[in-house]
Amino acid sequence: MAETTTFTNATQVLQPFKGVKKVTIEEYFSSGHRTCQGCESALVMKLMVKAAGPRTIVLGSTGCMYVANTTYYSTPWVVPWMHTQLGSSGSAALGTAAGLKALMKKGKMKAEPINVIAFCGDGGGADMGLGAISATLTHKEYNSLILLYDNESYANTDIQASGSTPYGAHTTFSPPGKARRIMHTRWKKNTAGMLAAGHPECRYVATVCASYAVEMMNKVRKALSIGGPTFIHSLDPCPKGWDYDPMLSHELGELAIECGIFPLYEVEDGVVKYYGKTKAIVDGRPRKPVREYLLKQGRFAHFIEEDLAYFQAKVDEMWTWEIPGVVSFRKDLKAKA
Ligand SMILES: Cc1ncc(C[n+]2csc(CCOP(=O)(O)OP(=O)(O)O)c2C)c(N)n1
Ligand code: SF4
Ligand SMILES: [Mg+2]
Repeated sequence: MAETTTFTNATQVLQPFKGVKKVTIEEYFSSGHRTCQGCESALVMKLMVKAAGPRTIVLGSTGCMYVANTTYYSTPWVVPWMHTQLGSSGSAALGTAAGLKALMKKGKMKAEPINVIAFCGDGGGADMGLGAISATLTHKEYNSLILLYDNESYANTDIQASGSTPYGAHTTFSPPGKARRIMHTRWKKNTAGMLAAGHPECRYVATVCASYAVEMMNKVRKALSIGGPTFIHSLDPCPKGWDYDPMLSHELGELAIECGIFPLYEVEDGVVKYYGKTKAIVDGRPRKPVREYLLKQGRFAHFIEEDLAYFQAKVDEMWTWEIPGVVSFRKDLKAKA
């Protein structure tokens, strides 16, 4: 009973890892998968569940992290895992959290903290399942974490453009041609900023990148401990979809942050905290030019100077927002004058 009291509004007490040497060695996502060489999303799964620990249920919507991890009679998941429909990570998280709570309340299950994590890709989460995720983030009485692994395409079905695909990228939906060089003309959706701004009772929204593994695991731990529904958006370099040598995955993750394209932050109870190199940028450190990131990837190989300049200008604009890199609002200074 003491346990129930301690964990009234949190799934587990998970202290942050104080440095890489303090990270636990047990793996709950191990061998048995067949993701591509250099797949950062597979690393995200491994770090996510390592941070969560053994008392965890993982729910996964359709996509690479479902298909490549569930070959018949072979799975890397050491913890209970269940597939859910492509747009259903939000519903699966909420339903499972509510089910566990009801069973514990009725005494049909031992009352103990159990982590509920639902993951989704950018197609499943930022596009198709956005409504269900939004609904889940309003149910503050149920504890769960929704983790969006963003490889910036519908990768599993052969790299179709999603709302999270960067401007100009070559996908199977947007192949550059002679008549038209830039086929994907939409700017990437700001999913984490949108969910943080629109769900005032969701206590925790964060962005992560597996290139910064300890920081990432500690954000997962915080999300699972704080209570209520939480959301984490992870940017995951994908060698197949982004068209680069698999050995560059880690470096590309770092460059996305250093160029200011994907800021690392958390919004806890409405307060924004920047992390690592993003914090340095906010404090005045110059951002690396976006070309250093873009030109390492085949999906941008057709870019000419004009395209690089457009991309750079759009990223520069993110850093003029009222809350830089997080929410795309600016004050109307003319109205003031
Ligand atoms: C309702 C529905 N529509 C289409 C599909 C086909 N489908 C399976 S995986 C997938 C891609 C999902 O993309 P994303 O969520 O970004 O995950 P990724 O494959 O990139 O890991 C699609 C379109 C499906 N399973 N269900
Ligand atoms: S296509 Fe991309 S996300 Fe999918 S398994 Fe390969 S590297 Fe990972
Ligand atoms: Mg995807």
